[in-house]
Amino acid sequence: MHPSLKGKKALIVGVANERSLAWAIAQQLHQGGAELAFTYQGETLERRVRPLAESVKSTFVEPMNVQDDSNMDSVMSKFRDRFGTMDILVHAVAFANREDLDGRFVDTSRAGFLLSMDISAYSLVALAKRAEPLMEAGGSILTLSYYGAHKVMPNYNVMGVSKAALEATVRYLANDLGPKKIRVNAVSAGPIKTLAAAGIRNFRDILAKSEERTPMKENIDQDDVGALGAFLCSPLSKHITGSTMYVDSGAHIMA
Ligand code: 0WE
Repeated sequence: MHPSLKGKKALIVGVANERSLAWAIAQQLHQGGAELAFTYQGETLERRVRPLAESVKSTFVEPMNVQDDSNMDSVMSKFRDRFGTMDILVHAVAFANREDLDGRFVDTSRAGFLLSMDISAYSLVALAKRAEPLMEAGGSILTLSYYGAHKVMPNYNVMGVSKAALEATVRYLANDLGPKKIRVNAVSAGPIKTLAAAGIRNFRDILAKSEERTPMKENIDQDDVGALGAFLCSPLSKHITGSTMYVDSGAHIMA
């Protein structure tokens, strides 16, 4: 299906479990013949990520905290020792304090704002900087966004601001890394039930409302994100960079 991914070496950051969007992308990269490496955050997630990695014949599974520069340095250096070069980086990480995803955005604390921006937006800069020297033959960097970056969505709050920063980060990175033939893009996905969504109050209502809002009258699933992700990581998209592409059954065109 994606023969052009054969032998490509990919680092996947942000798998939490089998419902993760990062995992959906990883599976389609694997189906296209890519070699995969995974990072996980925390011991609880290690128990979930290891078996998933094994199922796609990956033996590179390392802990990574995107708030820790020296930890990121050492993971990237391990990647170089194991694979030599990198072709693909998938960044699928975001966080805001639970209390900041409820009530009024105006109540966001300085610490909550900075935490969300650090983990959800700056981490892409930190990873891209470290991936650049490994992407000797060019490459593709992919991140995940959400329409709350552009329009106010109830309770998305500080995450909307972080995703706006993330999408702007994609453009500035695309400009810096373009001469090295490293492309940087975002997938903006419609709402999907994942671990990240499990913590959201009334997520079932969000899904139901979203479904009726879309032109296609149906929500998307993980495989839709995997397909667009694999496309953006493959040479099929070789002159697409700096873009945020929607996979949302058309929701973003509606007033
Ligand atoms: O970007 C996201 C969610 C990211 C996220 C989720 C959590 C839940 C648990 C970031 N931080 C946390 N922190 C936690 O403690 N999405 C696109 C999914 C999402 O999140 C929402 C949504 C949708 C959709 C939050 C409010 C309203 C809608």
